Amino acid sequence: MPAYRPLKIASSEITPQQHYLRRREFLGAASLGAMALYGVSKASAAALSVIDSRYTVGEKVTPLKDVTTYNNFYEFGLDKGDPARLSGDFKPLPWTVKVDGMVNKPGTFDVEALMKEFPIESRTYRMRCVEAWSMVIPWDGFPLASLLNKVEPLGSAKYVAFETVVRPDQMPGQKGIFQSLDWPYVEGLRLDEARHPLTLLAVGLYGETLQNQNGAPIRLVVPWKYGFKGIKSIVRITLTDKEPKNTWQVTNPQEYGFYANVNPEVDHPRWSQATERRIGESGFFGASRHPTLPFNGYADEVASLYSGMDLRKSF
Ligand SMILES: Nc1nc2c(c(=O)[nH]1)N[C@H]1C(S)=C(S)[C@@H](COP(=O)(O)O)O[C@H]1N2
Ligand SMILES: [Mo]
Repeated sequence: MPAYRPLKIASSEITPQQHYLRRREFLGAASLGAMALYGVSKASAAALSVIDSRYTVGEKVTPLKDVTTYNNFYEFGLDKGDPARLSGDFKPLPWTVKVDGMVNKPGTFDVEALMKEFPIESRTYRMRCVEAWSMVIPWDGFPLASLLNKVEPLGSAKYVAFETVVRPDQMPGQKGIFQSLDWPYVEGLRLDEARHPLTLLAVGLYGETLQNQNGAPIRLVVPWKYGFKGIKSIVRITLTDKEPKNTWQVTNPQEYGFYANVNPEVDHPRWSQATERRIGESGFFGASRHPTLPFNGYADEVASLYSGMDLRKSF
């Protein structure tokens, strides 16, 4: 079994886990504080560095079972069920992330130390895959900005590049005939996007450490962009002055680009992006359909980052 244990903030001793998970599922979308959700007193929550970021969406949270069994993580296979089925040998701990490039204080940081250093925030975000399915996920993590501030980017740094681990022995999709992409999986953000308060390094979801299939032990979450920007199992973060390539853009430049902001008005060459299938909700024909929102519903927070850009071409 992969390492899978409650985050320090989960307080499973206080609230039986099933009860806690069900409360999260039903109440996660309501404007209740993390204190109430975690079922701990304000005093002990403060000691455990829990912050209620009050990032919620007015929609039902996707059940944990769907979040952990319907995944894209090509290092473990191409089918949605492969990452959960085939990631049992992956060892997410111990783990370090190297942060280098155009910074004053480069370093290699232990993930568990970072989890203690930065307050863990509970934030429920929409997640919209470019394949036109979506979820609502209660993440636990800290802003990427906190880590970037620690290493002090140089004034000349303009972008941030990310890299996933390469471990063919533990990741069957990186081996032999099962190779699908060029490894490592890579991603990138503009520095201002990386520093935006919504941009999260997730270390857990539903109050539990990330399972392997969700990108253990640390992955990126950029809620206004298509899901492929949310690179998993990160081992390296590099500050640079050149726009970084990302894996999907390199694999298929006709269909994928650097920005990948969610935009219902710009169709994928092979399908409409106007609506999305909400995983875990049933409608007349399988999952229920929701309208896709500009910037995935985060336009008020992020549209100003792109003023002056032609949004139809910003894919
Ligand atoms: N390293 C890596 N990161 C990845 C992927 C991948 O294949 N490899 N898939 C991406 C895609 S397409 C999506 S939609 C999200 C899915 O995240 P989830 O499985 O946790 O919902 O992870 C992204 N991060
Ligand atoms: Mo995706």
